[in-house]
Amino acid sequence: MASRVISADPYELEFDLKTAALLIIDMQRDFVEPGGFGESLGNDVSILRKAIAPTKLVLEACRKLGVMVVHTREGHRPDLTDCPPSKMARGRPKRKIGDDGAMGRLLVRGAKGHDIVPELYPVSGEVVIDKPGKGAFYATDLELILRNANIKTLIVCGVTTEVCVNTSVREANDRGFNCVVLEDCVGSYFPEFQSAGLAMIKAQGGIFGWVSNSKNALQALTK
Ligand code: TIU
Repeated sequence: MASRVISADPYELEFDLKTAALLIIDMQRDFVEPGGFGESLGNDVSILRKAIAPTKLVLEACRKLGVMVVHTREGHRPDLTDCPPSKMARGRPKRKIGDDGAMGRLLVRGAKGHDIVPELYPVSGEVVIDKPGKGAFYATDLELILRNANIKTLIVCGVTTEVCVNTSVREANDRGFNCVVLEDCVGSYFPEFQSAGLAMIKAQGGIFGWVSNSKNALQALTK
């Protein structure tokens, strides 16, 4: 029997602390701080920062309860051999992946901008997945790690709602994981995509997963 129930749309989701993981997608300086990759694509990054505080509360609760925590980072090897040329050219940016920015080379592993924001910085024992694509399962060992830990449910936070969060949730859903996305813990550069990105997950009876919020997650976790 599941030990926890989270109030969510389109209906409540039962889960167990032992088979749940918190998945925090790409909370990197490159997406949420000025001078990074997100800004190089023409975005105002400040809007994404709203997701940091509620995510921190959920992260702290999961740490206390021993719930598995997985962080992902989008980015590439310094030689860029894992970056498709199509991705590098996309958007015709003034500064592209691998170019120097205010926080080091854009979206390159090892650069300051590629790393996770200090508020949500991983602690020892937490999994960090470096991913070359938008989806967290593409060309990574995330699925292997989740299966080895007998994980069934993913509590999902991170950025951006309609890009890496949505892609990762779709990938997870196809692999049989139940995903609940916390709406105040995910962010988009575009308010209309925030709302559509969440609506399409929970539509049709939860076609890709569930949508809830940090308050409900904290209630379910710490009941
Ligand atoms: N541009 C944008 O909205 N997102 C990304 O490029 N990556 C992630 O969502 N992490």
